[in-house]
Amino acid sequence: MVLKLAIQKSGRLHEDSVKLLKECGIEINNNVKNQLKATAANFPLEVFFLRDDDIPQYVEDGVADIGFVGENVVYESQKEVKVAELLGFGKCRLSIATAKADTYTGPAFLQGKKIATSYPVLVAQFLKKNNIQAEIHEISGSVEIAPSIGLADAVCDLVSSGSTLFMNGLKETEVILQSQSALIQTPELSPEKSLILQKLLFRIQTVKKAKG
Ligand code: PRT
Ligand code: ZN
Repeated sequence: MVLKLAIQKSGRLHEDSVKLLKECGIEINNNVKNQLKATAANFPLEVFFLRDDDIPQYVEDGVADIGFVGENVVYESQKEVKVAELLGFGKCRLSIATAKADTYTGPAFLQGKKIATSYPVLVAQFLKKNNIQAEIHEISGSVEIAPSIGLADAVCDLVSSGSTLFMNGLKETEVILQSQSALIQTPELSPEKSLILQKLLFRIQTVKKAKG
């Protein structure tokens, strides 16, 4: 019996995901480029390498039992998965940003405006909560350029250092979600697999405590 874990194949979370497993004493043989699957040598774990956006679906379906993925991706996906543990890496925030020259006094600024984002679900939730009617323009990348080319009045995107916003003449005006990578689990896990997960969670918690 092995627990099936989905992690990002390449990108910002890949290295930290592999590093966390290593710190948990789990060695995976992933030195073959373009490999989609690896088995741990010393722990009952099989690792799938996927695009981060696909991880919640795979975990909901039980194709993978657990996954390491950003909370932003989990909540935007609206999949039926449980966040079992926060992992402490991939920290960022999902924020509204407007042109530097705009005076942002609060969510009311967005009334009747057009917001470009790759996170339409989370933006819609934020607008609804604040009773604001605004148009959401979904784009998959280069969101920050939208205001300067006249595509939108504001954007909602992930921010870490803030330099991307700055370079595009924007300023962060409202944080709508604080995010970091999380361990998610499928709704139905067999007792045998639950036991393996408990062991893994124990090791992750030990690593986290050691880091303080
Ligand atoms: O190929 P795949 O679909 O798997 O990867 P991806 O390109 O969709 O995602 P990737 O690797 O860029 O990001 C994976 C996860 O990292 C995200 O879902 C977040 O949970 C987390 N993360 C943490 C970030 C950032 N920080 C981040 N800064 N993801 C993206 N960014 C981008 C942001 O979109 C913006 O373009 O970095 C830019 C802003 O950075 P600053 O430092 O200039 O503010
Ligand atoms: Zn992605």
